[in-house]
Amino acid sequence: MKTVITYGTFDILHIGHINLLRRARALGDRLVVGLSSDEFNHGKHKSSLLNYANRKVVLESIRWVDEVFPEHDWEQKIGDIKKYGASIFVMGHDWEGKFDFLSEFCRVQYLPRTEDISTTEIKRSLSIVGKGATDDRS
Ligand code: C2G
Repeated sequence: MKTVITYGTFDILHIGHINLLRRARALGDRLVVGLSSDEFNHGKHKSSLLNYANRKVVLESIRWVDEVFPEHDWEQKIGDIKKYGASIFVMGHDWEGKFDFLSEFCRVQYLPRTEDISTTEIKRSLSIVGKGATDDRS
């Protein structure tokens, strides 16, 4: 059983997240995901639209994801890798080099990000739409 591990906020899920999760899962037999807690996001200077509980249910509903656990801090990855017996750590290449220290414990694999999509862009588009939107709940 080859376990792959990855981490993220996964707020407002989009194709970039799905591509990452699908490709990470394809590297092994199961994928476990460290989902950033709301408090940890605050520390990353990221405010997620959906809270941890919502983001967890969404992530657990994805066929590529086998288990979701909370990411509380930057220091927990080594313990998580040992706890889950992960043999591959995966992140998008925007993190290239940042987690090379984990190669002492497992393979570190950075995958190309999906271009032209991000949660930040989606939020920005929604805020623009929000300003001009009419209430069409009639
Ligand atoms: N991602 C991607 N393509 C995008 C957007 C995101 O491949 N267009 C990847 C990121 O590279 C990351 C994962 O999807 O590997 C999750 O992205 P975020 O939710 O933005 O997570 P992040 O804030 O990068 O948190 O300890 C690590 C951190 O928790 C990572």
